[in-house]
Amino acid sequence: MQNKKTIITYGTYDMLHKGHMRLLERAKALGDYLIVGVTDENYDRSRGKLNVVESTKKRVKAIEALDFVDKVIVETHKNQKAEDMVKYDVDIFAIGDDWVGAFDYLNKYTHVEYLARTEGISSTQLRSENFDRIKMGLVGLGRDTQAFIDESKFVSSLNVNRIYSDDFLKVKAFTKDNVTIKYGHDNYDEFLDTPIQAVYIDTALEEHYTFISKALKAGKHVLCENPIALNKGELKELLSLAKKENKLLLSAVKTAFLPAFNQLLKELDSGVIGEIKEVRATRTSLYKEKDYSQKFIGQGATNILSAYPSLLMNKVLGKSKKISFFDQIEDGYDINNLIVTEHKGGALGISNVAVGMKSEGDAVISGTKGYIYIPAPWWLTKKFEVRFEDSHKTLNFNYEFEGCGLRYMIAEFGSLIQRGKGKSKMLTPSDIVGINRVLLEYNEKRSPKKAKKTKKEEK
Ligand code: C2G
Repeated sequence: MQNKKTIITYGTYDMLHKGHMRLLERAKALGDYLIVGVTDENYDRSRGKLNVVESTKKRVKAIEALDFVDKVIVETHKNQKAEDMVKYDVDIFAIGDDWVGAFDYLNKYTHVEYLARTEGISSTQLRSENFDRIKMGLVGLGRDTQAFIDESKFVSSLNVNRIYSDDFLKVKAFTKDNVTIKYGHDNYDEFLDTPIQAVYIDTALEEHYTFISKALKAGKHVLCENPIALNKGELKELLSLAKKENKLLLSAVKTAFLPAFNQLLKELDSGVIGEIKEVRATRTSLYKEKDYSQKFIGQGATNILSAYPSLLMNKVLGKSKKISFFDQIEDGYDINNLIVTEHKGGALGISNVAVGMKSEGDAVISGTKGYIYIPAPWWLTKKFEVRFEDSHKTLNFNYEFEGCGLRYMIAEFGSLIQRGKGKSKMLTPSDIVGINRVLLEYNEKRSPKKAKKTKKEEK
């Protein structure tokens, strides 16, 4: 009896089209049993595919529905192809000839066959035909503005071409001969009156609330540096306003959108380190190197940085119940704060944030079977290790990380707007409340009068 020939092929298959279908049909014709590996969204984003519009689930379903496909698997990491060749005893690996040479290394496991790609059709083309680019404006002109502009060029769902800042001369100088940011405004109402659909706000922290509120009321989607508000009443108000106006309001905590960070959460969900008992994370910054306004620096370490460790605590341990602060004050503001949070089942979160001093910015998630170590800077997650008492069992996870990490967040923001989604699974409105709980409670503790007044105003 002749052995059955197993063929394998991989792809994203976003907006499944005839180019994909022809490739799959020809792959199947090479043998008897066709396995299709559909790339997981985190893996796609880590290999630079930022603009995929369909979820992994949707793409898997579309491939499963093809009657000539015998098995569908999900591709989650770079080395998986070689592992799959062995695991499924693959005879032929087939892939489009846009990849010629790239997979020759797999010839030692199987036979690699490059098939001619279908000309004149692609997911990129379909996306641009089906979705309009979102027009976006920037609010605030600071040191990170250029980084945002540069990173947004990798995101095909939006176009940034307008800026607002109250500093007329700075705006003029910035837009002069600027091929990307062609339009400058020093009047916010006029800026909001233009055809932009979305804004990115990066100004002094105490200005966020007003800028966000006006933008939402003017019908714009908002991406704003965290904290989006400095007291509980205002945060609640902004989130309700976004809901009422049917607009997206997202905190620009870039860690939440990184492929490696999301993969880490998936690994934890699988129970690999058992029951999680403690999370420790440190985030420090030598803010003096940055060209922020005095006003911004004035807000202290907890306001500027605590959302990062809080993101990790909240994603891993859930909502914090009891919060204790051990702070170090200089010139009226906290330059260093050790924050201990208590979570469900008594699990502990230990966050350390500081400005003007530098410390090891790593994170450790400890469980009953082992722990996960994320090396510094953990908030720009590139790799992590799952470690056990037996050090031979250590598992390493490495992800590509492009640019300064902003592009993953910008891509999610654009994609959500294009698809008409009111919230991101990576950072939900309740996550936004969770990551701000620590700093809002700290502000309340430091200026009880103001917090009380806000509560009254709320009623
Ligand atoms: N394809 C094709 N003709 C097109 C477009 C795509 O033959 N007009 C083929 C590609 O060559 C690939 C498959 O369809 O073999 C899936 O394409 P994509 O969804 O673009 O996936 P890709 O990024 O090529 O992923 O691990 C993933 C693989 O490396 C390939």
